Amino acid sequence: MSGHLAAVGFHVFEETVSDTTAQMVASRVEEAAFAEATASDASDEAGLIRIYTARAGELLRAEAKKLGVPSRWGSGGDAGVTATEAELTSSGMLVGDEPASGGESETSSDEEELSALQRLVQKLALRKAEQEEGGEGEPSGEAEEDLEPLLSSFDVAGVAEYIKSGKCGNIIFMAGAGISVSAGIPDFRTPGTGLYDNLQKYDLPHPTAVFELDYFQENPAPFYLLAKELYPGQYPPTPTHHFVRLLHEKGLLLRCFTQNIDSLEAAAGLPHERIVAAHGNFDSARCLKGHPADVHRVREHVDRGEVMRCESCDGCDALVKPDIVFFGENLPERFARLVAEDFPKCDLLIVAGTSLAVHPFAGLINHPGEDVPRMLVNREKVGEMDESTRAIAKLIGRGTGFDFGETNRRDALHLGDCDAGFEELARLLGWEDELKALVEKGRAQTPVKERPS
Ligand code: CNA
Repeated sequence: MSGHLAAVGFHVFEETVSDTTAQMVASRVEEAAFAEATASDASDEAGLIRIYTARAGELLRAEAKKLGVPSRWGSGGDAGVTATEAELTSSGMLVGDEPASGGESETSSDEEELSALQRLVQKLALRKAEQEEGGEGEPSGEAEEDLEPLLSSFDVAGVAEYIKSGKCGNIIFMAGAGISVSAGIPDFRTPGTGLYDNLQKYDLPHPTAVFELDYFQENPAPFYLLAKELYPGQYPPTPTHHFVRLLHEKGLLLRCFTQNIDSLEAAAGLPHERIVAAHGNFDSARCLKGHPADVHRVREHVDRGEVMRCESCDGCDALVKPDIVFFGENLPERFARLVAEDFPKCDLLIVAGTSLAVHPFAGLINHPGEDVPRMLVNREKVGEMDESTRAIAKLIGRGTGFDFGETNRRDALHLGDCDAGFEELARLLGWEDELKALVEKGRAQTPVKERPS
């Protein structure tokens, strides 16, 4: 799922918590440590690795504490390289259970553990590079045939040709808030129109507070207000949603992974088994103590603008929250399971309407194999790394994102509104009339909400 650190840190948890939790934790820790390392002013690789491993070590230890499991490095491997037990022991990685708290011994043991982690991450990076050079692992990218572009052009036309060639039948579609903007639902981050720029009515201390558990516990009203605006059933699916349904009808769609909580993919007629609502949705709800809540009662409360409390048993009274994933919460188990199952089969990845700012979802663009074409359809270019970020990503075994530059072999880009992009793709595929018919039918079926001015 992630890079070398996850390969190492992963098994800290694996023996004691579920695979899904372990993967989520490893990926979250890795992401945070990577962000800090790349944002730091470290000028060389050693400095970057030092910051990365130190932070990752701290975070892993904190996560272990939260989960109530021992903080002990172990072996593992999901980055294509695996440290042997002997290597782990010789590099000091298998250091036993968490040292007793307090006192100097903890500090020195922590330091030993971190420098061991640092050595191991470097060793794994080196091993991977050697494997690639020796042709043992993934292809090096140096061989002549590898340099052949995988698309005839890096745009919608190139992707249309690829689909028409019959080379793909397992397309994965990754969606973000941008695909619902033309339905009338604002996204988060577009300057001016995005929700983050229009929070006055929610009276939030900072933009992301509306999706933070601590804030929700103190002040659930803003979330309920936002829920009223976003509640499914008020907006028609967009041409982009209908295009995804067409992919399914043509037998080409493996899965649609969406970050959206508006359920417009289902409203467009995509069967539930084809959809992974990575950040949850309003289909189910529970109280903060975990009791399931009746979604019809939740809907009534949301409609009246009233905060709901648990009704499942006497005296619980905990706040009720639709099953939407808040910051810091784990993604649904189904997400991790289907990521593992689907991405090895993926033969075309389409990414649309997302800033790729939220992890672990954003990291999915790195999951298809090196020989799988990808297409980004968005108003802005996202998912590319600058040179130094790319260097450290490679070093620690992470994917390096899109490449729209000179070395591009497989990444198509449509910069602009997604509806226009997918209408163009449908036209080139000869599906124009079918798409139009679906859009018309969808509009006729949905009671369109009057947008606030
Ligand atoms: P975001 O961070 O707001 O990014 C949206 C992206 O879409 C930006 O890059 C925009 O430039 C781009 N964009 C906006 N409009 C269009 C358009 N018409 N055509 C093409 N591109 C466009 O949203 P993300 O989805 O990346 O962030 C993830 C969050 C947003 C998830 O956790 C969601 O739950 C959350 N969200 C969901 C909804 C919804 O369900 N409709 C609405 C708002 C926020």
